[in-house]
Amino acid sequence: MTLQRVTTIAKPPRRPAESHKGTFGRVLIVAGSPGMSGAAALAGLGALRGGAGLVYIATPKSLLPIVGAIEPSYLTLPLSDGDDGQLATSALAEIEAAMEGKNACGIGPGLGASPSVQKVVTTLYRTAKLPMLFDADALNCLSKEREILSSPGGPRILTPHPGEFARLIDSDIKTVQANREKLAIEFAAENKVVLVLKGHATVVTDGERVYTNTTGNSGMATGGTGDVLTGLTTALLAQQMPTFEAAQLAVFLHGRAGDLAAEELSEPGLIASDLARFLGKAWLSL
Ligand code: NPW
Ligand code: AMP
Ligand code: MG
Repeated sequence: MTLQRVTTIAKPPRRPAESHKGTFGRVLIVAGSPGMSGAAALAGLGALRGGAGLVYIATPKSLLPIVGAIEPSYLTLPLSDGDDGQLATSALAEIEAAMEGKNACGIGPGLGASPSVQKVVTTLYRTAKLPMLFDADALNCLSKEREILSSPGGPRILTPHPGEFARLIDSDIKTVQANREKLAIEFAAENKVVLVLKGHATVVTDGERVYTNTTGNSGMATGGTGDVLTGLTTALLAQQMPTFEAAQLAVFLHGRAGDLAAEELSEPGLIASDLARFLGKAWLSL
């Protein structure tokens, strides 16, 4: 099969005048654990600024007051948690119920890696029909059960940074960085997913097409920026964009927001929530 190099950015979702919040998709974010409530909040901000009509954040119930207080536009769903504050196994049924009526789900930022989180994530990977994005700790769960990566399922996007990708393919960061495009394409083709290998010049591929991103800067090398990308990409999925196009546009916009933020704030002065704030200007620049 010949590889197609994509250089044009996917068309953003239409915003018809005759519309309401239901038109632009309901996003479900499953994220957060004690010490990482910010990851859930940042993913939610990315989803809201990605144009989603409604953003639901499902997080362990002890974190709900913290997460909910960060942005009043969130809808919040409490999930059962265990003694460690991470998701309990019973959260699986709650998430499955929450998926009803949603258009896409992003899971993983700050979720932790307890055995119950592992059970929840791997079951959803195998059984969910909704378009899904797996990031951060959800990827670490998948790394422990690599045999399920190629199982049939709904549309999926995986967004590892080089450390997470090395775990996913049982390799090391040096090897990943020396063979970014090749390894990303092979993984996507083998597992029939869209793979977003993050970092400078993020690679987006479905195994047949590949896009290398041109936006972004080292100011984005700061905690939480990947969590914003999770929300943004899930919002585009919820607005009916196909997986490859949603991932490509999200990566481009996320980097553009980083570039616009750095112009005003400097690279060292950039923090993850600035990316969400500058997404408005990034949309305007398309
Ligand atoms: P090193 O050693 O630094 O050089 P982890 P995490 C490597 C949550 N967060 N190029 C890195 O390399 C996340 O959502 C919560 C090369 C190291 O080896 C997760 O759930 C926040 N190497 C959880 O924290 C804000 C790279 O990967 C390894 C690389 C852990 O996520 C922060 C680190 O990866 C965070 O988002 C690159 N471009 N990027 C919050 N406010 O709640 C990474 N590496 O161990 O998976 O740690 O990414 O911090
Ligand atoms: P994460 O490590 O999951 O928080 O994701 C970090 C995000 O910031 C990803 O979208 C990366 O592509 C982006 N990023 C990190 N470092 C750089 C860099 N030096 N240049 C461009 N983008 C970067
Ligand atoms: Mg991350």
